[in-house]
Amino acid sequence: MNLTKEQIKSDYQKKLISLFAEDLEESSVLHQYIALAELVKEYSFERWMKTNKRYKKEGTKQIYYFSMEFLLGKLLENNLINLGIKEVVREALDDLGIRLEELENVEREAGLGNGGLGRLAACFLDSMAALSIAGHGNGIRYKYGLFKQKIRDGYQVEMPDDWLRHGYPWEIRRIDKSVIVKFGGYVYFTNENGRFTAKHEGYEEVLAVPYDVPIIGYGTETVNTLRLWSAEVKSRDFDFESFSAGEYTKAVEHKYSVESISQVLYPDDTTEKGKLLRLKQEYFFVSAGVQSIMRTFKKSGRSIYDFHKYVAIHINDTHPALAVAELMRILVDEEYLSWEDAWEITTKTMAYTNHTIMSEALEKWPVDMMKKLLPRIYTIIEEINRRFCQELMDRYNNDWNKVDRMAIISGGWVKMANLAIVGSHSVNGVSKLHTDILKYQELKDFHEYYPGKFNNKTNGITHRRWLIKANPELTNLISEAIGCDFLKNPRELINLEKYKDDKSFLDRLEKVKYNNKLKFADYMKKTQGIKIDPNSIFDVQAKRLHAYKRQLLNILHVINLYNEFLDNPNMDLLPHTFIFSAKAAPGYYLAKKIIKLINSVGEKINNDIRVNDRIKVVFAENYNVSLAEKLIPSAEVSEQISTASKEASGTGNMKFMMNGAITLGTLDGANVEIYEEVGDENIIIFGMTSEEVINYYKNGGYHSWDLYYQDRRLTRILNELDDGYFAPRGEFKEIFNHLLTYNDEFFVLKDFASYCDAHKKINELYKDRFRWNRMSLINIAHSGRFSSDNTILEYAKDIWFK
Ligand code: 26V
Repeated sequence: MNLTKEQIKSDYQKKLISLFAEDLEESSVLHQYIALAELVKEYSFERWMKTNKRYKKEGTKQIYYFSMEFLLGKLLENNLINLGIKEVVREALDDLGIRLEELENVEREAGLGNGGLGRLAACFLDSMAALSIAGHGNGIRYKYGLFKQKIRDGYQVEMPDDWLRHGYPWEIRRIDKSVIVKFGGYVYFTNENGRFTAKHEGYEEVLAVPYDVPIIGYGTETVNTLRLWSAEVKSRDFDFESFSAGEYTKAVEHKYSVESISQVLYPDDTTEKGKLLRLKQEYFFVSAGVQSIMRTFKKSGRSIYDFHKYVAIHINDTHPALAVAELMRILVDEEYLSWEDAWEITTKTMAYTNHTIMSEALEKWPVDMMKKLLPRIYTIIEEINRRFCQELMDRYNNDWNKVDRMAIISGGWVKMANLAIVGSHSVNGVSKLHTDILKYQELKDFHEYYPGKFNNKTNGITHRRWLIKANPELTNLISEAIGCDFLKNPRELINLEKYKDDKSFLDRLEKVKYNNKLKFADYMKKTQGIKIDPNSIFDVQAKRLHAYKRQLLNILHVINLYNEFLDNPNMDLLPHTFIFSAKAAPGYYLAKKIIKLINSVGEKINNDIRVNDRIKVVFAENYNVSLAEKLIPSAEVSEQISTASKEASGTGNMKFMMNGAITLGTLDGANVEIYEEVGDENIIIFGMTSEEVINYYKNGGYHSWDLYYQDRRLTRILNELDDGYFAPRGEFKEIFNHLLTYNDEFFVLKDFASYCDAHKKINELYKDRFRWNRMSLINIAHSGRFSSDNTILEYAKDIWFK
């Protein structure tokens, strides 16, 4: 954008007045931030409008990414970077005596996601806009995002994330684009003019109001749209009917019940709980999204039979899988298409990404619940299922077991993954390994039935947020060395490789890392009052807390180091800071105990003067996008230690790599591809392979008690857990039981020895600063392969524009 400093200064001051009737002197930092955000949004408006006009005029195929979660993070700085006006805005503000950083600090991040899946959706939006692909998001405008985490006495405490309290300057409420979503009621079938017709009556109407957020492309004129739906009562329902009857409280209750649909993001990404409100949320944003797409499409005047040529709908995990049935409903009930025609259009429109093989997280809904809440949708799913099962019976000679496994409705449940697979033309996993596990294990039946439907799209991350924004010093160093092409095309990072033996360059790389460590140490001091030694190794595990991600393995190793160090204070051990950051689902008991264990171990070690800061354990509270942007650039060791086969891909692993951390990991998810990319000497791999893990599962696991008796280190650690060494006796009973009584489902004890060896290797390698920095540089140089721009180009080529 061509904006001068003077122009910005004048626009900005006018904005303050028009919004708040204040000048600079009187305004608070909050108002100064809001005014700047509003101004930046306004700067994007012309491009936004032009983008939409261009799409319309050129008849561009529109991609809609349906996702229950979009973990956007803060937008101010990214939008400034993407518009190319960050520096000139900074200068303008400087002139006015305002520091840009100070305004950035008051922004509340949009935390509308749990973890990897939601952040991936946000990276994809950023990439689609940067690549000028007409790709838009469709989701829910939760009033409360993922809870805020506090640590009290070592325990996690959850607090509501009231992110909209001061308003959200990046959105536009578009009441004129609202649609009605219908819940409940009953369905009957009639013969209308010779056509078998479904009638849906007695339903409740909910108003879906869209809030649009501009998604500004970097280095292009493209501005796409993220549309987030909010549930409201129709004004008629609230104001007149109940009011005039004098039923004020009833009206208010009704209003709350309707609004509850978009009130809160479900914070449990571990177990599927079959909650009615969750099902309401799913249908709510799916129905609103599909209706609004159809409305736009109809305005184009094109034939409905060409719908799939102009529209692609991407289903992010099974959460939006009802889109299959909703599009069928509209095509059959409202557009009067035959079932066969509607089905062809629907399957050609839909594509589905699977993000987990953890069976507890696979969504299924009780038939009775769905029938009651979504009677018409249920009859459609029934018919899809009936036809599908018929095909299966023909093909498999009435092999009932197989048909039952693959059926969409079975045993009183509606299985959402099966619906998504049957209703889509493409099913993809999110890393090579994950896709293979889907094809040859988890979804084997489907892969055999639909060869060619399955494909891999390894995840990626946007370097605009995770390098340019999060790590400006590193970005500058790289630009000095290889020029600025990598800003536009992150694959160019590979050119850094030519510095891999350049001692003076590697020293500068080390210095950048050191400065980022200082910054993070400073942040921890300010926010949690914790002192960290910037000369210690920053060993970081930051991600959601899940048993399969094995934060437990990490902390058991820390305990072991502590034990060994107390036995032998002369042992060869560089100063280490073990940094953990993780939220546990509020109802996930074991995960919360592991947080408590990390904090209890930290408490003991950090206060033991014998250890003399050789080992320090730190828990960084409230892991979210903003914290990740500070923490990741400071990391030297990236802990990616999930039980092999369990982590579908991981994306944190890629972020750490791009910022020069060395991966300490298992051959799981995208770690496998990182390993292939950087080579054996530039990554530390340990533990069982996915094949070994899967074989153990097939044979009923292993005997963890044996290891407890055999490995003296484990005997001691587990006894310490049990006997009150770190916290009053009984506190860690469940962890002890999980590992021994319940046979260590995730092979923590089994991988322990190999993990300890890997750490020894790290300790050795780190002493050779040249060697370590060389590894770091090679990781950065190869990280372009994991840019979400690549990933999106593959989705476009193989799925959306095939
Ligand atoms: C599941 C559920 C289950 C029902 C209730 C609410 C809820 C919310 C979220 C989820 C999603 C779990 C799946 C997930 O986040 N998978 C992660 O996706 C990342 C992006 O593909 C991938 O890198 C991680 O390996 C994978 O665990």
